[in-house]
Amino acid sequence: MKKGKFKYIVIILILVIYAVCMYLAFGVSETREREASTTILVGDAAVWDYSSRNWMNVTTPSLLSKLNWQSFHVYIDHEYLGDYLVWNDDEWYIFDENRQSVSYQGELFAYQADFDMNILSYETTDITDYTYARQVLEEHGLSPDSQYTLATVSSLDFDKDGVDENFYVISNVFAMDFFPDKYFSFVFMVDDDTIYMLYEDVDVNEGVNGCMPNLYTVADLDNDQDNELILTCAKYSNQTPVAMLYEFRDNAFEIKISNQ
Ligand SMILES: [Ca+2]
Ligand SMILES: [Ca+2]
Repeated sequence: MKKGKFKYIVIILILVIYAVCMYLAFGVSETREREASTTILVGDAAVWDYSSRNWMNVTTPSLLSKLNWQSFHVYIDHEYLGDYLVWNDDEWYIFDENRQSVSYQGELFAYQADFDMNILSYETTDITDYTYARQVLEEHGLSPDSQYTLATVSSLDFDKDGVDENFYVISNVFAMDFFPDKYFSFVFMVDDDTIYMLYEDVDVNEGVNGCMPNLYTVADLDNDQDNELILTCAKYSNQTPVAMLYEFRDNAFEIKISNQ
């Protein structure tokens, strides 16, 4: 083989190896990112679309009606109900493959995606140990002996380390048989004796102002292997509840998207 020809073959080989390495380093991860797209229904509060690493509210009637008769994986109260066709008329109705209406009771969460979403199952019970609730109230200048209209805790392994974190939801909004000067609503996670706040709202109580928070769904919604969390907050009037999607980054919760 001539020396010149050999040199060309070596150069071509190096280019091919370089191209393969670049594809493995960037092409594959880009493909993976592009694949993570999903549309989720948060009850009747929000429709969120995720693609190209961006969350978007779907609100226009023309975009919403495009979802009609599409198949979604449907969960009620964090439990898988089945795959159903959905149809929207201010609220979501679900149908089987024969377009027969299927009734449901509870909180609807539904998604379609190009990946399998892991929705965490968990139970919510009334708080029996008020240590952290009292601590949060005191830190916000409220009486630690305040009465509540809601005081629940949900245990689930949010950070996937094999140990459950506790998510507390406490509130005194919409009190009927007592009238606090200030209303409060807090949602916080306790992990290893540390409190991480998600939602805090304190203001002068006018009877039915404020909103009642609710831990709605915990799942890896964007397929990046970390869990996200959806909170809703219901107003007293029949306005659309606030819906917020949180991720946990650098030891703090931050809102990625909200419907308001
Ligand atoms: Ca954990
Ligand atoms: Ca995630």
